[in-house]
Amino acid sequence: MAKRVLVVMGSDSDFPVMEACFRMLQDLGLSYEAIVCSAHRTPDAAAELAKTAQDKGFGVIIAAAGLAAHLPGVIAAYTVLPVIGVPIRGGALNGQDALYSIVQMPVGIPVAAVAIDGAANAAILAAQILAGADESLNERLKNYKENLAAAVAARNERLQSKLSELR
Ligand code: RP5
Repeated sequence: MAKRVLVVMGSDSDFPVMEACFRMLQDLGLSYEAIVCSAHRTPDAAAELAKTAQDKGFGVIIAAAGLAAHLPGVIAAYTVLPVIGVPIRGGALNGQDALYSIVQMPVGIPVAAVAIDGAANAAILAAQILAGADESLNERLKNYKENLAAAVAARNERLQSKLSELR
């Protein structure tokens, strides 16, 4: 049984993007908890969440935030669990501020980052981190990739038939 995933969001306004993360975690059969907690508005709570996550049985943390997105980095400062940051699009800089805030961590405190609004990939990466200790999750991930490959094959067939109509 894989360890649980802790999903932290800077605001509930991040939910429309993060819904894809929750769906993917569920599709991959992972159990998770989610909470709104802000590095800026509730810094003590963010630190406490990070400090206690490992003892609560979480194996990886996904942290999503927009604007000056310090949440993933602050959480990573207080735990040795792997932290995956999701930069959320929004504001005057359209998520580039969040992306740079999450990616540009100093040596010693890494945060893995997915694309702007890359919520589903955060879930897949979390699953891949946990799969090393869970053979059944490993198999589910392999099936997921096989399905991706099958979808590409189907797309190619569609392209070939459109091309043959043109000729
Ligand atoms: C960030 O600021 C949140 O993660 C959210 O993406 C953004 C705006 O938050 P709200 O003002 O909608 O609460 O901290």
